[in-house]
Amino acid sequence: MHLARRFSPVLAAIFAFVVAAAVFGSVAPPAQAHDGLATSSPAADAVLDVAPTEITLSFTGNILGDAGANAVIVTDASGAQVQSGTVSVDGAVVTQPLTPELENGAFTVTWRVVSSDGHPISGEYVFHVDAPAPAPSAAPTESAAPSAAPVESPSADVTATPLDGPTTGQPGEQSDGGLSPWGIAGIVVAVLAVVALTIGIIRYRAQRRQQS
Ligand SMILES: [Cu+2]
Repeated sequence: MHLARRFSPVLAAIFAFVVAAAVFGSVAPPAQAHDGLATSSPAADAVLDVAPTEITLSFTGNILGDAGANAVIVTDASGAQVQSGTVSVDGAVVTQPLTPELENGAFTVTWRVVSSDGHPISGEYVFHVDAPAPAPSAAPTESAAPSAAPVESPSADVTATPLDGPTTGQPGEQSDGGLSPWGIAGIVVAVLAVVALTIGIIRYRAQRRQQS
């Protein structure tokens, strides 16, 4: 409760700052009191041919290590978050692991930390991953076996298609494959429809035979 009540004024302050920054732009004099971001890896606007596995931010002063006070959010072009695990603070260096094997594209790093004077500071920047495409024949893609939801029907394994090649739709949005309850229901409906149709044809022919 206490934390939650204090959080919204902080958000409001950040929002006011962002609006002010947008209005005044680079004309505004630099704030003098607290620390800032010195360097980062990947650097702002960097174009990498190897996907990074972590974000490292180096500040001009030690970062206060209160749990939950520091955050580094990394999003891909679709807005999905790609950071993994918790941020760690070592003096003036803040490290945030990323999910492995980021795809090519633009990534936005949004950070908010507590500077040595106790004030929250924040910022964001963009970097790009532009790794060369792997050889078309190779690239054994990991199957979805560990994450696949257990499906009742044993025939599910047969219908699961291996991922190879770029033609297989969106890799992140895999469906389970196999027969879901809805799939089984669909088959039942289809069978009932065929039966009903057959009965209808038989009756129709019987009627015609009576008429003739
Ligand atoms: Cu300050």
